[in-house]
Amino acid sequence: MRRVIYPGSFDPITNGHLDVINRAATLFDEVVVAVAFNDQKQGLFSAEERVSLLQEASGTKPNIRIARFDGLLMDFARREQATAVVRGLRAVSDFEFEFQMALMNRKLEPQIETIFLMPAEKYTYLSSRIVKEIARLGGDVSSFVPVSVAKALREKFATSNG
Ligand code: COD
Repeated sequence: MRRVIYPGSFDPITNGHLDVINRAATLFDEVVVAVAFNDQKQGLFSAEERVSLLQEASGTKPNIRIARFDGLLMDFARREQATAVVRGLRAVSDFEFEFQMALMNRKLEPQIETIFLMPAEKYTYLSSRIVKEIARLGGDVSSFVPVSVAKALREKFATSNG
């Protein structure tokens, strides 16, 4: 069984993340989408909300599983007996952070490779951060995120705007 971990904040999931998940699912027997849960980093959505939005967006494909993890990614990947970690590369600007993380993770666990997948070009400008900003300012994000996420963003900002 070749299992790959796709770790991230997913705060919230976008169509770019989904593109990477679907590409990974054609290459591996199982994709574990792993939501990093870190008390120190305050996200817009709680870990539980991010997991449930991911579950709704990824549907019921048998080889995609949503999980959450705390602590070191490589400890989680080892516990899951993963073959590899997958990350998405959108532009050169992603490279430096991803390169550093991949090499540090290799030091921590030499058996688990990091591989990179490029999304379709139409998603290369998408990020969770920019989607949240557009939604916060009342813009339409429906072509950037799954329907359930667009709804959750509307509700979140309706609440926070009083
Ligand atoms: N198209 C394609 N890929 C995309 C897109 C898009 N539009 N948007 C984002 N991505 C990719 C990102 O490049 C990334 O590869 C992945 O999707 C997830 O992105 P994010 O932004 O949701 O998640 P990150 O980058 O914040 O996740 C960082 C981790 C939580 C994975 C990292 O901090 C971590 O491993 N933390 C655990 C602690 C640990 O082990 N630290 C040591 C690391 S060396």
